[in-house]
Amino acid sequence: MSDHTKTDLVTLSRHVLADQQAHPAASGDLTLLLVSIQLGCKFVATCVRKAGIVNLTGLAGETNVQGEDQKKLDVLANEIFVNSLRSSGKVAIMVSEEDEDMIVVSDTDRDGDHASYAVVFDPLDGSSNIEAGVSIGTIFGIYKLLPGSKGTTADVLRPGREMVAAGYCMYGSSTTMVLSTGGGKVHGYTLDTTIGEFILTHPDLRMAPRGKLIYSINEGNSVYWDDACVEYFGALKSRTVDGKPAPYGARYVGSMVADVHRTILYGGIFAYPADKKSKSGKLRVLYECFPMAFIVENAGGRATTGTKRILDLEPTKLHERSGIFLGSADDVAELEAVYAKHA
Ligand code: AHM
Ligand code: MG
Repeated sequence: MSDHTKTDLVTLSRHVLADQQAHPAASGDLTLLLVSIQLGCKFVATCVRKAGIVNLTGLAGETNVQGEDQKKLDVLANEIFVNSLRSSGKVAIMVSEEDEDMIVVSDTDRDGDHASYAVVFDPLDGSSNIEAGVSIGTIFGIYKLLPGSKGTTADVLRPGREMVAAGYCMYGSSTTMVLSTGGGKVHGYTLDTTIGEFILTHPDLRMAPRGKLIYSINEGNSVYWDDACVEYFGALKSRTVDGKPAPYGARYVGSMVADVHRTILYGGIFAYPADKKSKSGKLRVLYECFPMAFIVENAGGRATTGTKRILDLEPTKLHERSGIFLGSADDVAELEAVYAKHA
C-alpha cells in the first residue's frame, strides 16, 4: 500500500473548514476570515525574510537608511493586515497596535450582514528584534459583533473570554501559526514555503500542569518589581531538591510571540508584570494579552495579572495595558499564591 502521508497534507484552510463544518450553524464566514489572516501572515513572512537583506545591502529596490526600513516593516505589516482583513468582507471593525483609532470598514467593503466580526491585532510584535534577525510575530484575536451591532468600540471593549478565536504567527527559523477557536483545542501549522501553505504540524497542543522549569522575564526590571515578584522569582532561583540547588532556567527572547511559543511547547512561566516603572505593565490587553491568554488557556495553561484571570479583564480603552503572567498551570498557581500572600 502506498504511503499517503506525504501527499495528503492537512492545510490550515482544510483543517479550519473541517472544524467549522462540524458546527451545523456555522456559515463559513469565520473560515474565510481566517483565510485572509493566513494570507496576511504569508505576505508579512515574505517581507520579514527580505528585511535583513534590504537593510544590509539596499537590495530589492530599497535605498532608505536602516532605521527607516525598520520602521517601514511595521507600517507595511499593518497595511497588509488591514487590506487583507478588509477584503475578506467579513470584518466590520479592526483595532491595530499601529493605529490610535479603531478602523471602521466602509459599507462598500462589507459583505452585508456577514461583516459580523471585529479583529484586534498587533501586526508585527517585537519589532525591536528585526535588525538582529530574532523571531518576531503577529498576534490576533477575533470577536463576533454584539447582537444588532454594526461595529462600535463596545464590540471590542469586552472580556477576552468572549473571543471566538485567537492566534499568532511566529516569523522564526520557520513560519509557524498557532490558532485556537476555543473548545480546549489549539493547533500549530508550519508554512511550507515550497507550496505556500500552512500545514498542520502540531495538532492539539497541550501544556502539562508542570513542564520544563523555565522562567521568562526581563530581569533588568527587577529593581522596579513589587514584593510578590521579588519573592516568587527569587524562590525559583534558590530552589533546592534534597538540599541541592535545583534552580529554574532562564530564557528571554524579548519577543512575546517567541517567548510564549516556547512556553506553550516546553512549559514554564512567561511574565511581563506591572511594576513601579510601568504601573500598568507594558503589554496591551486587547491584542497582546487576550489572544495569548486565550491560546494558553485552551492549551491547558493559565494566564493572570497576579490577582485576576487575564481573560476576565474588561478593558475600557483600545490600547489599555496590563501586567501578565502565563504558562504551565502549576507554575501560575504558585505565582498567584505568592500574590495572595502579599495582598
Ligand atoms: P512592541 O509591541 O513595541 O514590539 O513591544 C512588545 C514587546 C513584546 O514582544 C515583548 O514581550 C516585550 O515587548 C519586551 O519588552 P522589553 O524589551 O521591555 O523586555
Ligand atoms: Mg506589540
